[in-house]
Amino acid sequence: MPFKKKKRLPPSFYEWQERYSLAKSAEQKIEALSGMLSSIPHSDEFNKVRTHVSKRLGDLRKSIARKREHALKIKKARGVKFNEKLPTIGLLGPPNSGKSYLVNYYCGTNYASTNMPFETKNPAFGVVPYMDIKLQFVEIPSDLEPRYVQLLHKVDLILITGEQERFKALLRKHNINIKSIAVSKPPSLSELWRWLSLIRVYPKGDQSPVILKSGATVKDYLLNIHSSWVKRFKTAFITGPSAKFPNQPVNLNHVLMDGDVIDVKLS
Ligand SMILES: Nc1nc2c(ncn2[C@@H]2O[C@H](COP(=O)(O)OP(=O)(O)OP(=O)(O)O)[C@@H](O)[C@H]2O)c(=O)[nH]1
Ligand SMILES: [Mg+2]
Repeated sequence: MPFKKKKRLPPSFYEWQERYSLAKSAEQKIEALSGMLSSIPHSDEFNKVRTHVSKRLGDLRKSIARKREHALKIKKARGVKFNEKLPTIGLLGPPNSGKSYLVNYYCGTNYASTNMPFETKNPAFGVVPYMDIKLQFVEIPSDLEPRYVQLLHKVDLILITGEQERFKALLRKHNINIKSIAVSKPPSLSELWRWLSLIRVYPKGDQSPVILKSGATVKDYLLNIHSSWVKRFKTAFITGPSAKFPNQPVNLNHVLMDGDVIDVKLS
């Protein structure tokens, strides 16, 4: 943006102009242009240069705002990241079968869910609170890219929205042995929880449960926390549905139930 010195602009203007030409980031450019603008004397003689610099500054600010909005949209579209610790329900099915609809329905997310097929390009994640835990949903994009289908190895339940047989065959092909259920309308959260076949076990004095597969034993509980705990195990006291009485002492093979409170004694 060359402005000739003959217009008698103050030296600070040219200093800012020099910084503008060296600026690498948009923020540096904005700073330099603002500096140029504030260096222009308030006189009609400089109206043209003032208009020119203001326009450049305005355009740059708009372009930054557009870029930020775009980045935000992408972030939003990607949704929350996969949390491997949460009970997770995978959604699998043909295009336009309502996978995104279900994620939005349960999680209040805002994924595109229209009649356009193959609308979801990346796995869409969502989380919904249920009882004192959270359930996670993940939509597998309809183009069934293998790296996304592989995500289903990490889920606890698969809902198939559409032709069951084709998708059951796909799961077999990928050696995915997770329980799958075909749905034609949104099941309730309590129904999903039942299908998940999981239990919540509370370490004594802790409000947040450890989530285990139904049928898990005290040993499974310990392994879930730290493998060294199995060797160090002395006894555990259970209060809750699996105990005959409060603080029942049990061994490693004791089968836990949803809602148990466990107090482990280690050596
Ligand atoms: N009301 C209602 N609309 C549904 C249901 N399932 C699907 N739809 C509608 O069907 C259309 C397609 O649903 P999507 O959620 O985009 O389907 P999808 O399986 O995610 O499809 P792609 O990601 O595009 O492959 C949308 O207009 C949804 O609103 C449902 O159970 N109830
Ligand atoms: Mg979708």
